[in-house]
Amino acid sequence: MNEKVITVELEQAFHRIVEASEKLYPLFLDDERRDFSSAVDLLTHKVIPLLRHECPILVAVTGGGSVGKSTLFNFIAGGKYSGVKSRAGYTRRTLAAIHPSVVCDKARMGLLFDLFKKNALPVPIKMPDEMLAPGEPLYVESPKIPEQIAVLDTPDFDTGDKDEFANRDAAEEILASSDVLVYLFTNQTYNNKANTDFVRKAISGIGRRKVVLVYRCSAAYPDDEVLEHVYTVLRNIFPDSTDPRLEALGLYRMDESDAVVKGEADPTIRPLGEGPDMVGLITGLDVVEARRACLRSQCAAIMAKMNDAIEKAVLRRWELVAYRDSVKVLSSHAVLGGLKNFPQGLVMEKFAECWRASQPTLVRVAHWPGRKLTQLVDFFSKKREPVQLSSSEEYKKKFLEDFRDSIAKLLSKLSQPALSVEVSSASAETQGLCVALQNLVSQHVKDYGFSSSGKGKAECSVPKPSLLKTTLENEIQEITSHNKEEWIGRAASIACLDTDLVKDINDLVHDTRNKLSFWEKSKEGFWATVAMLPPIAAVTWTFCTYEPVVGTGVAAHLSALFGLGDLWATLAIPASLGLDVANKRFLEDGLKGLYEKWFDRKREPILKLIEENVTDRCIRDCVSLLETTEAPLSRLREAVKNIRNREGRAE
Ligand SMILES: Nc1nc2c(ncn2[C@@H]2O[C@H](COP(=O)(O)OP(=O)(O)OP(=O)(O)O)[C@@H](O)[C@H]2O)c(=O)[nH]1
Ligand SMILES: [Mg+2]
Repeated sequence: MNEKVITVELEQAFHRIVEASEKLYPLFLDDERRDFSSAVDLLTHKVIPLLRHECPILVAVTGGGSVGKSTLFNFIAGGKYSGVKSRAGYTRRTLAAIHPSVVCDKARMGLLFDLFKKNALPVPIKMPDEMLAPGEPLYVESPKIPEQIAVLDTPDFDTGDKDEFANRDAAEEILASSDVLVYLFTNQTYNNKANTDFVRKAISGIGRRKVVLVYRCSAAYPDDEVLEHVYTVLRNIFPDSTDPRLEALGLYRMDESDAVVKGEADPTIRPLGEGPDMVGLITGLDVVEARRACLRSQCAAIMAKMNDAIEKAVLRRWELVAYRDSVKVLSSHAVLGGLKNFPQGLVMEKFAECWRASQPTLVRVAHWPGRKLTQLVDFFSKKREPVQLSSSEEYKKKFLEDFRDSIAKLLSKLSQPALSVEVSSASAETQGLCVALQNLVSQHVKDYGFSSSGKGKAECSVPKPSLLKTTLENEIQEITSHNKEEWIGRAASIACLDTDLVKDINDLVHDTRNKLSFWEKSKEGFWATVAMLPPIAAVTWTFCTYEPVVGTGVAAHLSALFGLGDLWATLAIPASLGLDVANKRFLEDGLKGLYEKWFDRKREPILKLIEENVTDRCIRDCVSLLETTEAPLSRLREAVKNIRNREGRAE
């Protein structure tokens, strides 16, 4: 394949990385995002443009405040271009010394200024004092600088008070784009840990840069003492190197001089040991090799950062999945908390009434001589309209009590630092939650817990996702203080009996009657007993498998509540009814469908109310983050894999 095609494909893969990465930013905490975006910036502003175009390499003079950076820069560039003052922190922007032929070339200048990542137009410096104002980089034409090199005067990285560094951000940004650093330090700063830490990160942050060390010190210091100090710096900025002396391109000393301060002389810079003079070293750099080495190591570092970002994004998405699904399970539990009593007496009474209304006239009259005339009239006139049920105040009161209690428990759970949830591992919907939690626990992410509690159930502990912690805390606070009575009242109306259920009761009566054998038909009077069932029957909820509770009961199967697997409601039929085994079975079979229909009909709208008024607000951000980052994450994975495969083939 020819080189052009390879370059285009590589460029496309890099563009895909940039595009996908930017969409993943919301998954990272501030520090992580800064770190990740600096890699993306480098890719955008340096690696991609330099795949096709040539541009001078950047040699940046760096160091603490007032160490003499601008003095050294002016010396290399051959003029008094940059402002020099005794006041530390004077230089607040970048000044680039560029060969005049580059300055004339619009395309190269555009590319060069794009490397500064400011999207700035190239503007020449007019007065040295312009360096005092923060702002976009400026340039100065310097015939002394070779065409393939741009030398940069940069802001210091250590002036300011406490943790507030005045110019550090500006320094960091420009050093990240540079290829070679000239680090200037003094006797006061050579062993300053904060300074050497900064330089170490600048040199090896994203990709490795070459470095030249210049020690400004008294001319009276002997070379061996000066070298010892320089080695200390080398050891601090290359702590992992077996021989730090080999890491620098060159080591120099710059003598303190009042003549330099007065502007009467150039600084004297001497190599420590054998080697070219400093300006000779810089202007004679093998620029192709320097750029290639820098780009190669920057690409490798960017890819490593992308892998880290993918891992972190996956982890963050697990946190979001775990929280979203746990909240959904809690909503389901809240529904059950509201529906923990079944208006059995009311339904049974209506069932018996419908049953009687559907009896052949003779049987009906024989069994129920006291029936209301209106119903007989209805029957004979074939007007078999479903009987309307009036809501039972007693049941409504009970429901409100249960439901308020259930919502209070839900809110209290949501406001805890970590959600504590029991899920059915058999439930297909919670597979994602279980996998996410197992992964988070195995990666020792703080406060996550997942343990099997037997019988197909698992106990989960799910803290608020780190990304949304503060937003969620405020949101939950708001929900808690929000007026709940209005929608809780609506839930009560839903829970009470309705005309649809009456229709179901009528249908069930007709279905049952059609299936009855002659013997069963003869037991018409049996149904009168069901009206004796207690008005409110407590429901026992069982997940996963139906396990009959002690005594006689009707087990209704309830499906489609998130994360609860097979859900069964067991309602006891009191022994006091005195039913024999056959009749008990008959009652159970007949009523099962009715119970199921009742639960299924109430479950959905009550869940919807809980979601709309409580839980949707807690998971809204989780859901949207999961949606917007899913495709970018797989695109990033794909693009990184593509580049890795290329590297593999190239090796
Ligand atoms: N004695 C002595 N003073 C120097 C030498 N080089 C620079 N200076 C003085 O140190 C002070 C700071 O020099 P600059 O070149 O402005 O230092 P800088 O590192 O650019 O400072 P900032 O831009 O403020 O970070 C000035 O007063 C210089 O004249 C030197 O070799 N010897
Ligand atoms: Mg300066």
